[in-house]
Amino acid sequence: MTAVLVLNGPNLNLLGTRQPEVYGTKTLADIEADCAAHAQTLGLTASFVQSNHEGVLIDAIHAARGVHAGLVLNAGGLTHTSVALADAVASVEIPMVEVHLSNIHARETFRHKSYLAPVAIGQICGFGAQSYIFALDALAARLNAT
Ligand code: CA2
Repeated sequence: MTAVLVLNGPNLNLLGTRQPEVYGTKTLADIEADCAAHAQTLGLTASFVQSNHEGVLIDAIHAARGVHAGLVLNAGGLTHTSVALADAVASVEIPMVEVHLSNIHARETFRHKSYLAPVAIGQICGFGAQSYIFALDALAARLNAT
């Protein structure tokens, strides 16, 4: 089976505990379980990493080389700040779908800028936990086409 890596960045370990009006009521464990089940229906096997540390995320992206055929990345707040994370994605040449629970374009101006968008095959945001499911669909379509 084709392996994909679902990466979550800072504070996403708190999902389901606070700000449900913005980020929904599912926990990260719920989202990961939904992703694992959906990935299987697409003929993919999903692995998961969450970290509050930029360097850990970068190391996970580097380690994906030769192991994972695609990445789903919700970098949390690092989306709007991290050139280093964008460089890591670009360096491994693995197709990446950028994901957000909330519609970052409908929120504060500082969230409109994504350093990851230029190195992503596309961006999915605003659909809550379902954003991850749509991202897996998009990744599967891209991987099946190549
Ligand atoms: O909408 C998204 O998925 C975000 O990536 C979430 C980030 C935010 O900085 C981005 O602009 C958009 C924040 C994640 C914080 O997650 C929390 C979860 C529960 C309680 C508090 C924060």
